[in-house]
Amino acid sequence: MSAKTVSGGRDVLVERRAAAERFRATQARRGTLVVQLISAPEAGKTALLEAAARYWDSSRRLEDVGNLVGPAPHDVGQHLRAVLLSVTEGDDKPDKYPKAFRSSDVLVLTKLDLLPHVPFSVEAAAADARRIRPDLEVLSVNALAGAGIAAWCAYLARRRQEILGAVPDTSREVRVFLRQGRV
Ligand SMILES: Nc1nc2c(ncn2[C@@H]2O[C@H](COP(=O)(O)OP(=O)(O)OP(=O)(O)O)[C@@H](O)[C@H]2O)c(=O)[nH]1
Ligand SMILES: [Mg+2]
Repeated sequence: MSAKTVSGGRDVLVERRAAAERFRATQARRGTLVVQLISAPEAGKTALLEAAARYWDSSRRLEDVGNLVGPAPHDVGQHLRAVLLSVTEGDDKPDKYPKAFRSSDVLVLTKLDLLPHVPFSVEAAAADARRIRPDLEVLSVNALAGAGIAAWCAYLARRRQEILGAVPDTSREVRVFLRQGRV
């Protein structure tokens, strides 16, 4: 009798990567920009989604943007990755978790309304994050009041055009894929 070793772990990874590629390609064909939001728990991912949905609704521009809310920076078939950092978490996070910042396209600083109450330097956090990834875009929002949401939505619209090119005019809905999870 001979023994055969099968590496199951690698097969699962290969299959997961293929599934992510299929998802990315399918969504691109239908004009959907898939955005993955990563953050520590409670950083404001859901509030950001809700504020963007409110903004698009009130401005009557229905955009077709898919969002994946995931716990860690692995490939889930996204076109774009955003890392959220709440000002209540401290401005030392880029140095502590460089992988999250290196692998993200945009940093969204959240809960800006709380800035007067916490020791957090927007400049220091942005500078540290850009040392890790020089082309990182940095935005800041107060999702509860809607501050900075127009800029976030404009950023998404611009990147959608850059990444997907001209998309069919039929895509007029906000599509939200929610995959909840914790770091
Ligand atoms: N002051 C303030 N609070 C906010 C803001 N955005 C979110 N919050 C509050 O922060 C808490 C967490 O917000 P969520 O949007 O649920 O955060 P989340 O990242 O989706 O949380 P999990 O999915 O549980 O990881 C809630 O109590 C929100 O009301 C903001 O801009 N300012
Ligand atoms: Mg949430």
